[in-house]
Amino acid sequence: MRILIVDDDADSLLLLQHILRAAGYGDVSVAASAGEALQLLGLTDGGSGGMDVDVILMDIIMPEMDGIEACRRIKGHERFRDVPVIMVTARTESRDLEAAFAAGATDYITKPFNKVELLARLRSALALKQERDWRKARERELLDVSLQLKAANEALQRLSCQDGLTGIANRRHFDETFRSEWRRAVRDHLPLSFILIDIDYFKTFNDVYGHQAGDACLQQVAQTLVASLSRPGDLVARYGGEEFAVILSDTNAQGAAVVAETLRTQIERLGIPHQHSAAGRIVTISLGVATATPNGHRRPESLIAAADEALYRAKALGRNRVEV
Ligand code: GH3
Ligand code: MG
Ligand code: MG
Ligand code: MG
Repeated sequence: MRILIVDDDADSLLLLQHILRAAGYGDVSVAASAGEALQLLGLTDGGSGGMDVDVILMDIIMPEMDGIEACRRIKGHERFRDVPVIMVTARTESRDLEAAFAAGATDYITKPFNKVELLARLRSALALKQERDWRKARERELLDVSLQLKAANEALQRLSCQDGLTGIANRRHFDETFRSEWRRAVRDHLPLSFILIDIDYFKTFNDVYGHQAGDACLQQVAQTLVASLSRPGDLVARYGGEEFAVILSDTNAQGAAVVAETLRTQIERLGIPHQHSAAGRIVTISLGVATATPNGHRRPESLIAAADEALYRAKALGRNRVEV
C-alpha cells in the first residue's frame, strides 16, 4: 500500500516516515507543501502523470495552501475519490475538524498524536481503501459480464431470426413480421402485398448438379432477392426449401407486380446454368402475388393462400413468370 505524507514541518515528516517504516509500510512518499503534494499526484498543470496513492496523511497548517484546501482539491478528482485522507494536525478546534470532514477527509488526528492510535486509524483507512478497490473491480467485472451477456443475447436474437443456409430471414422471423405488418396495416388502413416465390425445376437442378450446387444456388438466389429490394419496409425470407416469401408493406397490387417482375428478371440475369430447365437453360423463378387491405374480418392466412394460388397458376402457365 502506498502512503503519501504531506507536512510542511521537516521534523513531523521525519517522525511520521519513521513510524510508518518501522510499522512495515515500505512505500511512503512525502511532500513538504500542499502544492508539492498536488504536483506529485498530477493535479497541477506542471504535474506529469502523477502517482497513485492508497492513503494520504495531511497536515492542516501549511503556508500558501492549507491541508483542508488541498484535501478538497484532491478529493474533487475522480481518480482520488476513493482515497482516504487522514488529517494529522495541531488544530484542535471543532470548526477545523468540521471543515476537514466537509472537505472530504476520512479521519482526523491531533498532534501530538499517539503512535498506536495513528497506526490503528491508518490500518482502518487502508482497509477502507482496499474494500473500495475490491468493490470497484467487482463492479467492473459485473459490467463486463453484463456487456458480454448483452452482446451474446443480441447475437442469439439475430441468429434465431436467420436462415442457416442463406443468412436471410427465416420462416420464424417471417411469421412474426407478417403478423405485425398485418396488424399495422389494419390499424393504418394500408394495403399489404405478399409474394410467394418458387425456383423452377429445382429438383432436377439438384439431380444434375448435386445437392451442394443446389445449396449454392439457393444462397445466390436469396442474396439477389434481398439486394433487389430497397425499401426498409420490405422483407425477404426463406419460406421453405426452395421457396421464398416477400412482404411489401404499404404496397398496392400494381406496385407489388412491378416488384415481382423486377425480382424475376434479376434472377434470370444471374444466368445460373440449368440444362434441364425448360426456361432458357438457366435457373428461373415463378412468383405469385397477392394484395389485401387488411381489416378485422379478413384472416391473414387468406393473403398467403391467394399468393399460393397465383404461384400455382404461374407454374401451370409455363414458369419463369409473375401471376397476380
Ligand atoms: P417446380 O418448377 O414445379 O417448382 O419444380 P421443382 O423441382 O422445383 O419443385 P419441387 O417442390 O418438387 O422440388 C423442390 C426441390 O427443392 C426438392 C428439394 O430437393 C429441393 N430443395 C429443397 N430444399 C433444399 C435445400 O436446402 N438444398 C437443396 N440443395 N435443395 C433443396
Ligand atoms: Mg504544518
Ligand atoms: Mg417448391
Ligand atoms: Mg420449385
